[in-house]
Amino acid sequence: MQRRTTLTQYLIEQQRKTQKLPADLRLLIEVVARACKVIGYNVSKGALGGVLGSAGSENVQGEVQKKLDVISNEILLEANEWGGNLAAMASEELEEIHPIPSEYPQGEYLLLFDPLDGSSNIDVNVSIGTIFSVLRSPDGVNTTTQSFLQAGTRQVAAGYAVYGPQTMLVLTTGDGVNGFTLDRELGSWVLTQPQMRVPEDTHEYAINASNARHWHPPVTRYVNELQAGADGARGEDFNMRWIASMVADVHRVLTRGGIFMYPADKRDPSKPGKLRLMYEANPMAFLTEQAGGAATDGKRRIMDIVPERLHERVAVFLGSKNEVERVTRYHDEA
Ligand code: P6P
Repeated sequence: MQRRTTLTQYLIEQQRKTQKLPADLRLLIEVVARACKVIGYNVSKGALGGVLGSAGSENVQGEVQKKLDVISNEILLEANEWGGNLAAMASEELEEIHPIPSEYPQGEYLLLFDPLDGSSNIDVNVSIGTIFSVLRSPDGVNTTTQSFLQAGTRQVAAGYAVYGPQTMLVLTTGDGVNGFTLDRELGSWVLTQPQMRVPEDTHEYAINASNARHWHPPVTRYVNELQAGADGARGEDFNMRWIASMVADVHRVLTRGGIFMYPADKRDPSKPGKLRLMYEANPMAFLTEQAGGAATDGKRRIMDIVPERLHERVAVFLGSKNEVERVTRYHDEA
């Protein structure tokens, strides 16, 4: 019988091998992974669980909250309050940081998450996911919002769960990227894609092309070349995918290469794109770089950006290194 490595076994072996995975961080990852199992279970019930449709409220982003957005947020908050390894949490669904209730001990880590990303796809049964990022709190029991405002290079772990045909957890603790598939019979995350790598070149790009008239010239130049294919400067054909669920689109990029783009555009200079830096772009950038890819905002390495606000947005170009470098160069040349 083939020996299958579970997430628990992988994390214990990582701790032993690298001496860089503290027990508290290992516990935190296990708790988040267990919460993602519960979220995946609720997602998979769909209409049978009465969890589809709108919650009748808006989140801090002004977006209509789906019932599953609220349920997923509660699952992550409740799962992570008691462990004693967190100083505080931050969520896309909460305007302010979420302190650890006084009845529980505090720890040194900060957990940030988008509890259910891609929620516009929930009601149409298209893959969605949970994204999380882990930082250390520099301020211990005096943790404030300011404690969270650290560059992505300060992340000690990041990952996502994708609720699709398979439920998968993709994780980095700074020593490469590993993919785990949920064995529903055993309830275990099983290592199925060890050391995931993003090919440096690709023939596949992901962007919401309906925004083309709003793009800045470097993006228009880059996408036009891809669309010209073999008849144009690139001399080869490209294919396009857009699932409108960052977790699903990025999972494809980490699995077979590609470039994922959500650029800033001319509509609102104060809003550099749609995606959030701290709990979408940074964790995905950490995973992408750990898998040999690149991630910029068109000009800067995403993980070098020092946040000014918890929910600030950032333009995202991530994936196959040679394509990210090309579109970034086009921004420099503009
Ligand atoms: P659009 C989902 O709402 C999300 O935040 C990401 O998961 C996804 O990549 C993007 O927005 C899709 O945006 O404008 O194509 O609907």
